[in-house]
Amino acid sequence: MSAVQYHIDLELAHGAHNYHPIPAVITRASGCYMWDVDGKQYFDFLSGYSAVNQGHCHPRIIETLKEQSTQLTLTSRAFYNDKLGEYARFITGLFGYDKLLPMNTGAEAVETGIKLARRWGYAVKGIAENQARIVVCSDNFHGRTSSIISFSTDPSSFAGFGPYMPGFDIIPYNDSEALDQALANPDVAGFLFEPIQGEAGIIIPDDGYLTAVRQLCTAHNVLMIADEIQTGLCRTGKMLCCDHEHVRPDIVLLGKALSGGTLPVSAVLADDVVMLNIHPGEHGSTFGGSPLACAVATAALEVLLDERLAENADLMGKRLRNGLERINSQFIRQIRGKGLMTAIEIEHEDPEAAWRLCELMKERGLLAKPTHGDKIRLAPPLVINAGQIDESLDIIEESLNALKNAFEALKAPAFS
Ligand code: IF1
Repeated sequence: MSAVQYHIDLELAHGAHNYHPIPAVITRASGCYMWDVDGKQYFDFLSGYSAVNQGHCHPRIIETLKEQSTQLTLTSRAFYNDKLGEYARFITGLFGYDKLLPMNTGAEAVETGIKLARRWGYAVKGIAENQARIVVCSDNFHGRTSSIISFSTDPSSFAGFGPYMPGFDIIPYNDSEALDQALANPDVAGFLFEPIQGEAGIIIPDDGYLTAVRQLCTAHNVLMIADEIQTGLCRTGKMLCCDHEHVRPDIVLLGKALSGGTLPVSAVLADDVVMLNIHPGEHGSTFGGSPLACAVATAALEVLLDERLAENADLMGKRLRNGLERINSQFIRQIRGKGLMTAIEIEHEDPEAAWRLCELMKERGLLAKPTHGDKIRLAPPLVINAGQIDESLDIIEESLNALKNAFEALKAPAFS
């Protein structure tokens, strides 16, 4: 039995079947590259769903992880530690907010944002108890907790997990009119949205939408809650995706690359008028704000800044999309993206065409995975350089040609 099959079989036998991975068994990674158990090298074009923006195992982040882990990993928040205050000062200064509430996973940051908005709704806006509403968008993805899937419109996220958390109104994404109408309800405390919808397939709103969201939230006295867990931290070519329109959300949610892909670290940023409505003992988590998380997150943010990864994401993303346009493949219906958050939509009557293309790219040394059937996210670490983009484009082009040959062979008469 091959080493690949050995590991896949073990995971199937003893692990929950809550994913359907591309059949690659990775044992090592560095920068833009991953290696499988047979020593084959791949470009990583998924980046841990944008958690390794700084590149896999970034030396500076790993060094910090190692050093802190031998000194102090966890105090819990029952006591103070010498890392949280400095980290909170650094990250609030960097993003321009009064306060940080540290959590672990992205979903926990989203849940915290919802609780902060509801609490602000009661304490500041004067919404009647238990009447606060949060407006969200169709095709959203904000995580997998029971509350979050309660406002999902994707059956694969919510079906069979009821009963659902009440208090959410769903409107179309990228629709300012619908948003204006929904926010007119005086019971609305917050609008939770992704500046670009990731899981939906890199759905980019019209220019001006983020500005309209900011204006409408201000006009209706509703908190603008930007989920930048996937779009943030330089992925779209700016530190935050909202920076593209120079809008400042009331609550910013961060995760994923906040630790450079080493451990779950998330953050909720807001001003005192929002943050200080939660009092001691009313919210928290065991690992939230741990010295290890604070040290690693500080290093992860410094790498983004010192290596100017937002600028590189902007340049390399444009190089990637220009290269994809030049390939001009019959199988690519649409190319869209901002920074290094790019997706291609695959056009073919075979519903498995996108998956097939990912298998062909895997054979040629590039790993990516379809989302929602016909879309393939192409999101390498932000440290990728021009030569690596060009090499990746060659792999993508060769794979598209191989897909063409494979489908033509299927159509050729048996005996030509
Ligand atoms: C999976 C993709 C999905 C997120 C946004 C919050 C969270 C996520 C905008 C929750 C997490 C991950 C979860 C993972 C696959 C991946 C993902 F869009 F990135 F591809 F699912 F949509 N907000 N996204 O994207 O953060 O709790 O996971 O730390 O669940 O399959 P988390």
